[in-house]
This record gives sequence, structure tokens and C-alpha cells, in this order.
Amino acid sequence: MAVKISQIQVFVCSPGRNFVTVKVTTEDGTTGIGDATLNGREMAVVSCLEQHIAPCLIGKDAQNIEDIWQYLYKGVYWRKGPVNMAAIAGIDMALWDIKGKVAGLPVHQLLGGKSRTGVTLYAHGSGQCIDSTLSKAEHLINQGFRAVRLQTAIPGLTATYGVLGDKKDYFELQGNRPLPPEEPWCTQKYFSVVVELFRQARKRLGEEVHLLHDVHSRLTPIEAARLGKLLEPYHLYFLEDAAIAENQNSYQLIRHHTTVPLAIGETYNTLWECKDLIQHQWIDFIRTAATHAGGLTGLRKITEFANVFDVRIAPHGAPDLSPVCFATHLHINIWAPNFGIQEFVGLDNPQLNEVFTHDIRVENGMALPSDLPGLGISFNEDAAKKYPYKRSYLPVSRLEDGTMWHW
Ligand code: GCO
Ligand code: MG
Repeated sequence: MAVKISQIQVFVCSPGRNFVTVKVTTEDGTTGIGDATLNGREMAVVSCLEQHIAPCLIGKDAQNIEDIWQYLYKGVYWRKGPVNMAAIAGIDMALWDIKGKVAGLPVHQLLGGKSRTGVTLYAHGSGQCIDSTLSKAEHLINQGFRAVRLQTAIPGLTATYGVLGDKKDYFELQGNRPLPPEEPWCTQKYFSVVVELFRQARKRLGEEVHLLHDVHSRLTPIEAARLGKLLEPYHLYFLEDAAIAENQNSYQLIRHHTTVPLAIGETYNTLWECKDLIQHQWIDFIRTAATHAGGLTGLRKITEFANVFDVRIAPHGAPDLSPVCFATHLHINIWAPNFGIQEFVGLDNPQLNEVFTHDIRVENGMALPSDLPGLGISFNEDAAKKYPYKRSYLPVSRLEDGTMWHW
């Protein structure tokens, strides 16, 4: 018997930073929620959902998730794209949430059950200098984390990706920027500190802890190859976004020069952007998020393809992905045979926890998905009203001579 979709609502709120949340309701009153947040372009996704997608889905059978996914993906003619795929993601997650509630099962059980006892997380260790970065890392290791991403400020540059301001927390830093701030970049200055960071890290933190680093696509392919070689003695778990891969075979060049494990994919919206990277085994980890790649259905397609080529998933977990996305990732991660690691920025923001309530447990650097039916996370509409949307942008990056660069 069909379970018809009767209503689709879109909520934009800013409990510390902006989130777009989709709520799908069926005729029998079952509801599901999904994350459709696209940092800095939130309202484009809202408009896509409200003006273009919602009217087509009313009356459709909520049970047929794959058909609805294909209808929105193939049916639009203008396939792919971050706005469209984030909109599809919001609907898709909500439909999986509904399916789980109807079945009385958590989503990971619908996927095939658990492949491991918990989901290994990597936390962010960032600081204004090498010493404070490593103190932060020690603090995280003492809390039980077995994997830490290290980012440190670059002497001579006024701002560095991933390094938090002194007093503000990560959530504040990414919200509330009414116009895009400009940040300088200098590859030579970066090289002068990044290799030293990892040399000191291994000395101080030992050999066992997993260390990671995000270059945030600031290097050219040959510079990335050089960095990979220089970091080899410190055996990183992975080096993330070492260079842009708009030309996917740029990574062939990097790969030929270094054995550092390579991770990429947080800006990807479909399998097509990483198909060559994966099938030629030029990368080791694919970092695409459910929210940006058509939801659980989209991420599952990427995961299964990657598994064939020994590429593991390491889903993006920045603060601009809502806890609904994190919950979705935990269900995929606990199931996927080729899960590697999950990025984690904490779940201890009080405003966030007022709006999104869940029973996700984080212990000893591992997370456990909810065992409640569906995704196991709720959206508090009244609390969300207290935190209205604020236009906000990511920074842009320029070389010191003013040339626009990759942020
Ligand atoms: C990460 C990412 C983020 C992005 C952010 C952009 O690895 O966590 O690089 O920090 O910059 O998600 O919206
Ligand atoms: Mg990143």
C-alpha cells in the first residue's frame, strides 16, 4: 500500500551557524528529516526545494526512495550541481528516516547491519603555533581520540584555514560573516611550518596516534607531490585535499611521487567527479558527505563503487554539516565494509543540541549511531525559530600579489 507524501517543509535556522533542514510528512502522519545545508548558498537550496522540488513530490509514494532519487536526478535534465544535489539529499535522508520509522528499524539495519563495533572519529587539533597545536592534540588524545587532524597558523600570514581564533569556537567562526572575508596565501611560508609541525608531532605524540592534515587545495599538483614526500617519515593517516582535482589525473602525478595516503572529495556532488580517482586508485579515501551528494542514496553509490577499488570512505564532518548529516554518516559508517574514519568537530554546542536532539554516543574517540527507528534524530521547530538565518560566507583566498587563489 502506498504511503503518500502529503507535505514538504524547509526550515532555515542558525543555532551557531546556518542549517537548512527538510521535513517530509506522509498522509499517515509519519515524518522524516534531512540536511540540505550548502554553506554560503543556503537560500539557493531552499528555493530549489520549495519552488521546484516539493510540488513534484506531493502524492508520490515515500517508500520508493530509489525511484524518487532517480526522478530528481535524471528527471531534472540539468543533472548534478551542488544546489540540486543538496536539495535531493535533504529529501533522500528524510525518506530513509521515514522508511526506518515505518519498519521500526534504525537505518543501518536497513542497509545490512553493523560491520564494526563503533565508528572511529578524528578530532581537530588546531593552534596559533606548533606548541599550542600539539598541546591541543595531547588534550584530545587524553580524552580518548586515536586520530587527530593537525592544523597550525602560518607565521607571516594573518589567517590560516582550520586555525581557530583565540576566543571563538569553531561554530562561531564559520557563521556570521555578512560578506566574504579575504585571506592571504603563500605556499613558501606554508612549507616552512607544515613539515616541522609533523616532525615535532611524532616526537611529542609518539608513533601510534593517527595524524591527519588538510591542505585545503592550496597547492599545485607538483607542490602537493613534494609535500607528500616530505611528510612520508611521519606516516600520516591521510593528507587531505592536497590539490584541486578538477583534472582528476592531477592525482596520478601526485601518486607517482609519494606514498602518503591521499584523501579528497568533500566538495563532490556525485560519483562522476571521483570516478577516475577511484578506479585508477589514485586516492585512498573518498570524503564526500551525504548532504552534498544526494543523501544516503548518493553516498551509498559512491561507497559501493569505492569498495571495488580498495578506496575507503572518510565522510566530511565540518560544522556546516548539520547533526542530521552526522547521524546519517554514522549509519553508513557502521555498515560500510570500506569505512575508514569519520571527521568529528564535537556535538557539545548547546544551541545546536536544543534544535537537534539525538542519542548519539561518543566514547573513547568512537561514535555509535542511534538504535531508534529511522535516523534517530529530531528537529525542534520551536527552538529553531529562536535562531533565524543570518547571511554568511566562507572566506576567499588571494596570493600576496592579489591573485585569486583556492580557499
Ligand atoms: C573539512 C573542510 C571544512 C570546509 C567547510 C566549507 O575538512 O572539515 O575542509 O572545514 O572548509 O566545510 O564549508
Ligand atoms: Mg577539508
